[in-house]
Amino acid sequence: MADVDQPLDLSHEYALDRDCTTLSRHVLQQLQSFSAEAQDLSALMNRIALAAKLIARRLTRAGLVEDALGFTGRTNVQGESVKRMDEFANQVFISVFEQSGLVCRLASEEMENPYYIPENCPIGRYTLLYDPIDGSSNVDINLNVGSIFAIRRQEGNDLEQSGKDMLQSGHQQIAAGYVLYGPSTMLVYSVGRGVHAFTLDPSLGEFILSTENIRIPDHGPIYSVNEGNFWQWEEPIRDYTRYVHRHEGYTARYSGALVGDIHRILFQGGVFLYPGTVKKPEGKLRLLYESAPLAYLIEQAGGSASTGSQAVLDVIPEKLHARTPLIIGSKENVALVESFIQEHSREQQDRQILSTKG
Ligand code: P6P
Repeated sequence: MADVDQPLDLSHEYALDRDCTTLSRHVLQQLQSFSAEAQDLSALMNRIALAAKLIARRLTRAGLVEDALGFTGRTNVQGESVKRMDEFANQVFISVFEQSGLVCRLASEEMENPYYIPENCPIGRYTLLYDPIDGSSNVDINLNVGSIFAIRRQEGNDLEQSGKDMLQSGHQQIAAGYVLYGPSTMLVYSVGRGVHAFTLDPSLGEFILSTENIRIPDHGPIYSVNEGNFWQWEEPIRDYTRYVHRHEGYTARYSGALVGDIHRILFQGGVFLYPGTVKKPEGKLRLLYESAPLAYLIEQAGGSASTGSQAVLDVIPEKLHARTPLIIGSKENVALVESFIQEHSREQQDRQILSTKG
């Protein structure tokens, strides 16, 4: 019999309620609606969770499974050597969504053209854009990798399968997020109502809500960039790097996998940069299934994401695999990088004015 003078210990009920806050239920709570679109989004996120579980299972056993690791010997549309895990994860998303009745198309870093599922394509359905394994250079050495995803509405029926309606700004995304395959598998997502993290409980086989309404610090100590490219960068980025070298309070962290670097910055604050170079001013990262989904998420968490000249979410790509430079993270850290770019631009304009005056 409980002692009436003692406060009831409800922690077990809280724990039970939290363990029942699955991803699909959380989406409906977020949208505060049971409309057809809310149900669709809930089902879409549930499918993403299933894909993540299948990929996580493969990754945790990869070292023991024949032909799970290593290269396929093929090169993808990006000109990158394809890892067996890239191909496996890409197929997982296709298999999980093919019979879902939810999406018309899947556009992936690993496929030159979108994969169409015609029987699912009444107008107004959805498109999934994804990077199945981000950071696959880490796969064979058992370091963290990720998956990145964005969901957009299908506009029109795209009978000619041109995919032109996908070439719109990141503001067209209705949901985005990533899966981090690390010591634990985490799924971090937003449907436009804040950013929320779920942790996979292998004993349940469910993603359970672990952190709700994540807010990125306005400023953080971390700068995350591959300084091996220093001499290929434009001068403003080199000046920014010299600045953080010379000033107290900054520390470098770079894993070679975008999702892990972004996840660290989301929780601890700071900035990730993948700038363009003199030879490749557009940079390396792909807009539609890397930069735009992460920009959506980081802005939802109170941060910002820039190409250096405009907000990532405003960029309208000319092609499916368009690339953009990426400066993303805490508002103040991103603004500091942009200030070096703007200062350099002003100096260039002043020099041009002086040279025209002779
Ligand atoms: P680099 C992985 O290939 C990736 O697309 C991102 O995950 C990562 O941030 C970046 O490339 C690493 O590129 O040139 O520094 O090896």
